[in-house]
Amino acid sequence: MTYQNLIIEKEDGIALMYINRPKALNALNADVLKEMAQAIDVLDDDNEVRVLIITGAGEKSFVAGADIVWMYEMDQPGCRKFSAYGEYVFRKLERMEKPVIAAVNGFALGGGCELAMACDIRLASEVALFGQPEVGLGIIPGFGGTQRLPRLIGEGRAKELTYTANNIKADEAYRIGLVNHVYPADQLMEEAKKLAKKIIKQAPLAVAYSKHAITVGMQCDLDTAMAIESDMFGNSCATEDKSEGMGAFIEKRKPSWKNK
Ligand code: DAK
Repeated sequence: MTYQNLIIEKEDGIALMYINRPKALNALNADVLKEMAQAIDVLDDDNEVRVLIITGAGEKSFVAGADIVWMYEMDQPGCRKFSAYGEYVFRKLERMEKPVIAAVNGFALGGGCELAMACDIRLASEVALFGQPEVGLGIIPGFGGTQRLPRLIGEGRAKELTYTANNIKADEAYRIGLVNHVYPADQLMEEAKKLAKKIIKQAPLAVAYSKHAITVGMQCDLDTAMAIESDMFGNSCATEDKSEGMGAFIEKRKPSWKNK
């Protein structure tokens, strides 16, 4: 499959997705979102891929938000459609069986910050900048930012960031729990790949079931969430990899995963 706005690379079980509109600092428009939806489906079905890393092409930006020039022309029905489509694509990412790492290499503003939040794990370069500047444009976050940001960093901090449209640097994003780690810019991708490789060493279905239990469980009351965990635990016990993982421990050898 060929893409106009994405670069997809694959190496050692890792898929790399570069959002590739560097002239507009990788701002998201309908074309980018459509290609992302296609690529997510393809990569989720690809048995060679175990982890997806998303980053921005070029030196400066992860994603500088939704495309403001394009949104400026949009009427109310268009805005609703765009919002629903963006949410659909970001939910697709969350629902991918495979873990998704955001390697935030620069601006992650508006829809860019929301894209990073829809990923499972966020790593940032020291030069990354995060924010939800929408209220300064007369709109509100529309790709899940009003919901995922408070879940990640707490209601008070999310409200302050959203109401003030303040941007925060990577160290502050780390301090408040928006990102897991911060690295020098030239080490970001290497570190993202290292993390991906650690995940790849684990049983693939167990990782997928964990992702489902955490992602879906976080949206439910505790009783419902615990029932989801029990279901996923049961699923993991029905895999050949459960016998392989425990057998390998008992036999003092490394497991050889079957992904079954
Ligand atoms: N959209 C379109 N073009 C953008 C852009 C954006 N978000 N951000 C940057 N660009 C373009 C600039 O216009 C410029 O283009 P040229 O003039 O060269 O043609 C080029 O990228 C380089 O940008 P700058 O010259 O401004 O570069 P600087 O380094 O000086 O500044 C900056 C970088 C990131 C601080 C600045 O570009 C900036 O403030 N950009 C806007 C950031 C922003 O406000 N992002 C949030 C967008 S709002 C919705 C669902 C979701 C959303 C909306 C609606 N539905 C409900 C429908 C999401 C909204 C957003 O994300």
